[in-house]
Amino acid sequence: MAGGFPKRSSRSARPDALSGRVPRLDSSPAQLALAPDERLELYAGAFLLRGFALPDEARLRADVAVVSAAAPFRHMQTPGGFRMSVAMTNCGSLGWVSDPGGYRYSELDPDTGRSWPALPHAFASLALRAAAAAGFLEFEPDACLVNRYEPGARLTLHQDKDERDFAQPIVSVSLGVPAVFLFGGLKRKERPLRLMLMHGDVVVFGGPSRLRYHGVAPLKPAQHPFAGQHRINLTLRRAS
Ligand code: MD3
Ligand code: FE
Repeated sequence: MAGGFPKRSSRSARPDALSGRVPRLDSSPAQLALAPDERLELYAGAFLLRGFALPDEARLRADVAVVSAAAPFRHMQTPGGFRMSVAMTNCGSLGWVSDPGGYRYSELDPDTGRSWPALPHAFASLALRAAAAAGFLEFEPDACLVNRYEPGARLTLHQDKDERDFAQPIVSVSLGVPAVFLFGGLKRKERPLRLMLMHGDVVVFGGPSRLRYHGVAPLKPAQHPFAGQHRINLTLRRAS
């Protein structure tokens, strides 16, 4: 863990930055002091595993390259006809797609006409271990959406509800340039918590947090050895 984070004496106490009583400024998203092997429950069912993916970063990087060689990153269109600033691809038996016809999971990559590349073992293994660490012992991912953020790219507040079984969690793996993750409530109007997600961080979203609104603030220009100016996020899901 990088130095310079405030130390907390009690690991069980909810840090002030998450209490909801402290104003959170855009310039100071929550930074939690958490050793790599610790987990923090942000809200019921939502667990932050700081640095959980760090031991796997070399394999993850190689597998992102394999996946994006077979199914290149592309900027999908929203149902309203706007170009998404985040470039996306998928692996697994189903992939999430958006176009003017709506959002859905598809067995075929609409850009290549072929199946999506297989879910790499390193992705599935990491996701199962993270889900288990958060108490979800029966996670069976069949889809992985791979998001690539360039400077300025963002994801507006939304819910993930195109999956069939909300009892299955979603596992998110952050790689490369850090980003401010916005974590809201079950209604869009609830003010979201702001949390910096850094290279190697894994978050498991399940239980009562599975349908929380969430998004990503515009990526600040930066460089990281993992992927240059980009942030890459893997979200592993059970779609079917
Ligand atoms: C909370 N991706 O792909 S991952 C998405 O960082 C998405 O690229 C963001 O939101 C990213 O849909 C955030 C974290 C995430 C993913 C799914 C969730 C948070 C979630 C589902 C329910 C609640
Ligand atoms: Fe999402």
